[in-house]
Amino acid sequence: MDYTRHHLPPPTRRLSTEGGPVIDRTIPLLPPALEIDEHNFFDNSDPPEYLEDLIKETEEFVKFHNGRRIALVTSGGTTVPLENQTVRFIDNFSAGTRGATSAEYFLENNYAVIFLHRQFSLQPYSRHYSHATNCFLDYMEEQDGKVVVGPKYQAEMISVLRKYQAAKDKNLLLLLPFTTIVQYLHTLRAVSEALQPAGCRALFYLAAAVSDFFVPPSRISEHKIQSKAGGNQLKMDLDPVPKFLTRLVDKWAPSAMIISFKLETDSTILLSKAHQALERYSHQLVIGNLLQTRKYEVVFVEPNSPEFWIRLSDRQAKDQVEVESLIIPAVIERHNAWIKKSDEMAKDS
Ligand code: 9Z3
Repeated sequence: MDYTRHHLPPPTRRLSTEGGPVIDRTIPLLPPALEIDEHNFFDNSDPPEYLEDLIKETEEFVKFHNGRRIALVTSGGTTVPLENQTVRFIDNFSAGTRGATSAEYFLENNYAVIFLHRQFSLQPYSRHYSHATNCFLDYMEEQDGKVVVGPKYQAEMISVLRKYQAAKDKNLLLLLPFTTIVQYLHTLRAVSEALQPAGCRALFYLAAAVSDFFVPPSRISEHKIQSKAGGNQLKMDLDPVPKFLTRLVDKWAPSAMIISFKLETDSTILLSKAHQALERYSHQLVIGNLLQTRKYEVVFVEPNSPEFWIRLSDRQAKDQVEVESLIIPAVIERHNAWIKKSDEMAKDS
């Protein structure tokens, strides 16, 4: 298998994280979280103070879309604060491209979408104009004392605007924010439970880049760490973040179809890690991707099926086809089968 195949020249501005492995990913995976780990984590960390509002919004959204398929898309990186009154934090590279782009293709396929995203990361539709090399003002010009969109941007912008407004008018997109790993996990659990009435019509598409390590509340400094506190070095012990996927599959969303992503930088371990995750959590699909090639290819790892690669052809890459436009139809095909199987099992029982 040629993992290193690039269909396009590498991006001109490469991220500093693109290169050799940063941590030893060859060590065995952490054991899945048990009920006791769930209690320890959630009872000893504060939920975000706005969580009740998000739960209410989610419950109303789920009620409104009774009978429709709902995709919960997680997107962007999670931060790990080093102080309670946070001046410094650890972050990761994810801008939320995979999540925001995938959300658009779900919407185009008549799904309602709950977009659980890192605040200020890319969002469906606006992503075409935010975080771009162009400043948004570059799209505008002045005509007879009015601001208008420049002629060369009209066609694309009207198409994006129409899709955005259609999603808004039909109340198809619910935006829920998080910033820290603790906020993310509290919100994921609460939203999963609020989604239970959607049963097998709910699809979890967990594309957020979730921190593996954090400073637990019991050890976090309340105030800004002083520069002289540890001499000339800052040494901190981070704890592993419990692997809650197993709780999600078994307890928080037992009827939904669940898809997780596996990210690696070392091509030689991607497939084994994806298989391990599938065995460990017994969910329906792991989508494996490498940091370096994630925009061009991914691999589906699922029970009782051969690995299934989705790759942009050279032509597609040149034409800037988004790999998510190929991923989402393949995901939906599997969700169709999941719903069919779940409906048949419900009939039989
Ligand atoms: C992914 O693998 C996503 O595809 C990316 C998307 C984060 C690579 P971008 O935001 O990147 O488009 O720039 N997400 C999952 C990453 C993750 O944290 N997975 C965990 C792991 O690999 C398992 S849940 O251990």
